[in-house]
Amino acid sequence: MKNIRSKLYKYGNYSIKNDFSNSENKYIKELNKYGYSLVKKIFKPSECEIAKKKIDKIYKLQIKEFGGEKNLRFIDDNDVVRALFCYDKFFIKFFKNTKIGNLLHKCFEGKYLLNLQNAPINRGYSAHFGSAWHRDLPFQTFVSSKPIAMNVIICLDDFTKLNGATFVFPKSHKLDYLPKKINPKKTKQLIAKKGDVIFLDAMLYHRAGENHTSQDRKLVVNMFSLPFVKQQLNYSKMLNKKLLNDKTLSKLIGEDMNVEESVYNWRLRRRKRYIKKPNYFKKRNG
Ligand SMILES: O=C(O)CCC(=O)C(=O)O
Ligand SMILES: [Fe+2]
Repeated sequence: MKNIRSKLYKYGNYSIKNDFSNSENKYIKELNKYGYSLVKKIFKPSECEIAKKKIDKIYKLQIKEFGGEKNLRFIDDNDVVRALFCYDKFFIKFFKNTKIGNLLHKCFEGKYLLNLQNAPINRGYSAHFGSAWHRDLPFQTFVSSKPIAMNVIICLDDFTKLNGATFVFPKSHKLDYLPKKINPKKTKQLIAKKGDVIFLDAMLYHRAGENHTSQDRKLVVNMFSLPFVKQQLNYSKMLNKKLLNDKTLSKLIGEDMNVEESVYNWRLRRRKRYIKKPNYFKKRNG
């Protein structure tokens, strides 16, 4: 019989590279076990102050864009400022940060994308849409053995008991259902300082606290995901094209990952990869 064989034994790297529970990195170990981890002092308080002012400005613009705040309220989207970096490149630093990137690289063991960047505003003496228990991959009732998406929260204000610091339900990223009632003793409020960064496995049940102070509590939420998760918006279309010359940025927003409009275009993209790397799949698999 003729010897007919596939060129490759496999495509895709299916070896188990990482045992997260034995990681030497304390943040990765915590993330795997509890579903969250706090990294202190990544951003300067002065950067946080600038960001807060800019968030107010962008929010005003987005209110105008949508014909008034009442229209945002109608869709439960008031006090959320979306796609910040597409409005002001200052916000790129909050997701293109090396310390954050190094941890994400370990979490995802390979390529990942920015899924969304927004800023919920936890107003003084108020609760918020995010004050209800949720996952950041909302509506999903499965669990996965490795992270699919990671939420990276930049605290622009101190997160305190009084101003509504985020509540988490530790270890719930490994639980596929949300109990009818969570015993408050099993939850934890994440107290943090301005400039600290909270990593949350996007499958972890969590919620914003209630703000019992007169001051707003602000944060930037960056959600990163494996490339197969649909991004919230088409950032390469929204962004100023000049910014896409930054290769790290264009990789992070998945400029070459957009859904193609035809089979022909899809094949052209694949061809480009083969031209760049002959034997593309073989090389990727090592
Ligand atoms: O405001 C917070 O502390 C959390 C916000 C949140 O969970 C979200 O925006 O998805
Ligand atoms: Fe959330």
